[in-house]
Amino acid sequence: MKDSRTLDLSRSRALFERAQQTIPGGVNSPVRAFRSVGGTPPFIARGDGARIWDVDGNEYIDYVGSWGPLLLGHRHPAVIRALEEVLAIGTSFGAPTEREVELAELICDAVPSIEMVRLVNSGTEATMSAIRVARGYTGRDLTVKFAGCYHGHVDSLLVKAGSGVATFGIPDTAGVPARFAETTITLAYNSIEAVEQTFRQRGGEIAAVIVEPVAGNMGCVPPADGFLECLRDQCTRHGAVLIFDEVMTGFRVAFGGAQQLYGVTPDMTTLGKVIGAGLPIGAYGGRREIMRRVAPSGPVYQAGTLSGNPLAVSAGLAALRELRRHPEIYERLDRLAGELTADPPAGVTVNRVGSMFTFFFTGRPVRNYADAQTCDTERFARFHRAMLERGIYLAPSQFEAGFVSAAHTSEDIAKTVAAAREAAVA
Ligand code: KE4
Repeated sequence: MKDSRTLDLSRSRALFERAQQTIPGGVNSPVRAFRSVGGTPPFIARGDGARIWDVDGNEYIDYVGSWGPLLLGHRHPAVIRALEEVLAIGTSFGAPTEREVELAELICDAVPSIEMVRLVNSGTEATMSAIRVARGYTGRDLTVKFAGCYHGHVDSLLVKAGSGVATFGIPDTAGVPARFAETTITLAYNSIEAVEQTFRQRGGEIAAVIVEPVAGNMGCVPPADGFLECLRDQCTRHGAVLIFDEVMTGFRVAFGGAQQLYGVTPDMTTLGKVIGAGLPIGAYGGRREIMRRVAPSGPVYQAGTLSGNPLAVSAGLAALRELRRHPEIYERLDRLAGELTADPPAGVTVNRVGSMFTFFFTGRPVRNYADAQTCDTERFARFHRAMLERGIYLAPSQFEAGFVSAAHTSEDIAKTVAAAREAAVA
């Protein structure tokens, strides 16, 4: 356990200065810049199991796990072995390979609602493609999403709610034309009433509803009772495609994802993260009659140079086969995450689903994005820094989920709980 002295981050600081000369913000994904918690982001030198080390030699117990992919922890032997074997035969062919068929079959077997699946290279590609296919299948243009849910940087999904329920979205970032945002309606997560009203008013225009069945991108927020069932019912009634964005929850909250956990069946599912075990990957799939619309079997175009590449597919196959062989991993993940969140610091609300969790620095329940925004982000930033100084690496934002991996031990959890008790009053 680190004592609470300030960390030596001198090499990270120098690298961060250097990085900002050639990379926007010095990072290849914004959240990594630590802007909402302040300070220098540690530059990571290596990871193993539940731990990472930065370039100054500081050791951390890691609860980010590359934002979800590393359910088995860093450098799991089965994943490393699979990658070494693939290196012996090549890295990419841009041609069909047997491994891709094996991964597709494993995904379809694990997630019964997925009758056909297309591999891509990121979660963003998966959600962007799923929405295009849903539009092509229904012949409609509108998408419904939920405030606080993030589905990757898809133009039409980087929008925030319009003035009232069922009104057009407005761009939530520079660079997205208003016309694109107007194809998306943004509603409050868990608001059954808003969903029913929107379908009453515009049901015939809606191509798809896309939802994180357990939200992770406003922090961890579980679905309220009846919410997912309402989405299923409304989409069925109005002929809209229900897309579960399981990029984060897929193979994480259960081997069959949140749809297995909650017993609600979407028409399409997007996947990523865990199915690549840390290599770049995404996937979208669903009912055969929908997926048959995808080129070259159908009129909806989607393509990718490195889609299904041997490295990502082999790493993913190794990880998913390990999880299929050892289903007891999920009970262990649930137990460990339960120990971690059993006794939160005063004034902190904890939400958890399986091994996904968030400590919300608010004394109120957090059931949607508006609730999450009541958090004291300054206090969270102090907590984050104090945990880092104690060797605990948490997501550098109040509005993110943390992840326990199969590599974490009860001792790691006990150290983290002790550190959190001190850090919460730092
Ligand atoms: P990517 O394009 O980043 O692979 O996936 C986008 C995505 C889609 N759907 C869900 C539910 C997601 O959580 C994500 C990406 N998650 C973030 C974590 N909040 C990735 C971290 C980052 O942006 O650097």
